[in-house]
Amino acid sequence: MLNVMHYLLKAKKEVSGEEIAGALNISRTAVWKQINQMKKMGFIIHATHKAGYELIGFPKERIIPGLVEFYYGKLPPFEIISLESVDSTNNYAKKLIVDHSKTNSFILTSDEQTLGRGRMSRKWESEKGKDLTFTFNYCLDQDVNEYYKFTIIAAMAVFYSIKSVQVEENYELKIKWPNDIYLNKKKICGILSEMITEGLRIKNMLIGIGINVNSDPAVERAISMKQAFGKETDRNSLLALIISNLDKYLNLYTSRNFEAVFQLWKSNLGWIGDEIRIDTGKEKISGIFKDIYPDGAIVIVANGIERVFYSGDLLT
Ligand code: BT5
Repeated sequence: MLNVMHYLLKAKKEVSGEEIAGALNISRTAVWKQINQMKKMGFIIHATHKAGYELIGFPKERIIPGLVEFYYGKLPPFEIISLESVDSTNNYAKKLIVDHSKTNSFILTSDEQTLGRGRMSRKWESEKGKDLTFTFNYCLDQDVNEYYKFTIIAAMAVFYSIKSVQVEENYELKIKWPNDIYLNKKKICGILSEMITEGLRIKNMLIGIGINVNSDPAVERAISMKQAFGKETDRNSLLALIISNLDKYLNLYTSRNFEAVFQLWKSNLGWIGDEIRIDTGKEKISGIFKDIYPDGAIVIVANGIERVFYSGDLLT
């Protein structure tokens, strides 16, 4: 599936239309058409009548499936759909499945969300073209009790992708139970997991992921990768990395090795042993964060009594 975009990206120098046409086995008019499409997407291509085409810049503020595929290095395991603006990628993904009968797994990204959602109708803020906001729709047929595993898989995929952008470990990256990611005690990523079920079977996991990448988030206790690492990160290559890690951890799950992912997740949880508060929606309980059960539940010792919670907000 090599196309003109990939050819120019690989060439890193001026190449003639004739050379590209020959290599891809397409006509020079087809090359020219693809070049024009790329220009419309925001690629900057230097074209000379004699010598040919040279790619000199690409659109930073757009997620381009072809670019993500290029960074991925081979055909990604999931279709990539990219929008410029949408209310919420989770809402739109649901629409594609329910109203448009889409039956394959996909990654749906949007450069802007006008009504980004967190859990319990809270807002998720993001800046157009600067952050990553996407939904991973994973088609499956599993018992509803497996639900928590996919959120853990997604959290680990994002966690290690952020970690590998900045190799020097002069920062603290932690998971806040159950699946927020915190950098230096500030939130850098939020995950909203939803599902479509039939009876007691999960048919679709819709995992909405918001990552502060190149923005300056105007939210209390938030941080972006740019603020933490002092440099911008290419969102297309970051998404390629996340897809690759998602695939890796999903493969562990399908090969019955979820326990390995679970242990990784557990070992990267923050605040274990600390005095914390949990808000369950019904009550707020203070205590010591003692442990995690094998099914992902949190164990808190409050007034000498162990209490176990399956959902809630950790207030740290
Ligand atoms: C979450 O909810 O953290 C899940 C966020 C999921 C967002 C993604 S983006 C793609 C997909 N489409 C959607 O519509 N949503 C998903 P929760 O744990 O409820 O946290 C929400 C709280 O995080 C808010 O009340 C704010 O306090 C805080 N917050 C909002 N925007 C933030 C940001 N950019 N960075 C850090 N914290 C933020």
